[in-house]
Amino acid sequence: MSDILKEIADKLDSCDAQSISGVTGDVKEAIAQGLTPGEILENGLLAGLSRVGVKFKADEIFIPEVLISARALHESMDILRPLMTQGDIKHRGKIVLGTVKGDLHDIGKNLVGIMLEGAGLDIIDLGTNVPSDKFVEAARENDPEIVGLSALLTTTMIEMKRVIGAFKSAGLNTRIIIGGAPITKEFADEIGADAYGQNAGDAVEKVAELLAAD
Ligand code: B1M
Repeated sequence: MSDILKEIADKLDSCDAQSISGVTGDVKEAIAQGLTPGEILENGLLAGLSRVGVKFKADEIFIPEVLISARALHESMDILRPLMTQGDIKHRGKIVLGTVKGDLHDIGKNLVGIMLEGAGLDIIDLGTNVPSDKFVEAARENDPEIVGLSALLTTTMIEMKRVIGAFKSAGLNTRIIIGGAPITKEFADEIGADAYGQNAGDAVEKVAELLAAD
């Protein structure tokens, strides 16, 4: 791995505000060295964040430290976003995206949004902790081809079923794709989602399949 990617991963993993403040500078340096946004994201930022996740699970660090790393990741994604979405992109449709009620995790959702934007989708991002009626309201207002739900907690997965139920009750047949760390294809099938995206790249493929099927 290149030195600069190791530097990014190590700084993000340090969970130390002073050291982490250098991450965005390193991201710019990595771009200047000719590394692709995908490499910087996967082998630098997400590599560091995954180590943070391991320490968080082991109770070696706590929410304030995780938030310091998450903030640095957000700022870095702001630098990478324009590079991942630039070019002559053909408009392919609209997606309403959000993290379900009770869940505040948004790093994965934002990444999915950036990749879908790069693939030509207009993103209507409802943010985090979104109740089912807000998804329905946004679908009525914006008439998207697709709705995307994200959940990172095993306790909030069930909220996805509620959203799907709310769409049925409202008589809307908008296609729904779901994803997030605890989600599986089996769960998606069980609750009647139209597609499951394992990661951001897979979400782009599945959305393309849903659009092609329309
Ligand atoms: Co939280 N957290 N967290 N956390 N957090 C996890 C998820 C956890 C696994 C950590 C652990 O214990 N190992 C654990 C969940 C355990 C469980 O449910 N089984 C956990 C917990 C317990 C909690 C709290 C309850 C802690 C507490 O309060 N005691 C609390 C809950 C708050 C709430 O939501 N109500 C909490 C809080 C937080 C922070 C706020 C500190 C912070 C979130 C900051 C933010 O998002 N702005 C945070 C973080 C950062 C994490 C970890 C460390 C990293 C998550 C992440 O961003 N991953 C996480 C541990 C881990 O995952 N290793 C953890 C990187 C991201 C790119 O991956 O989100 O999986 P991911 O997204 C992927 C795919 O899943 C997929 O594509 C993405 C890109 O490839 N994907 C989709 C995601 N959404 C998709 C949608 C799609 C398709 C694909 O279609 C629409």
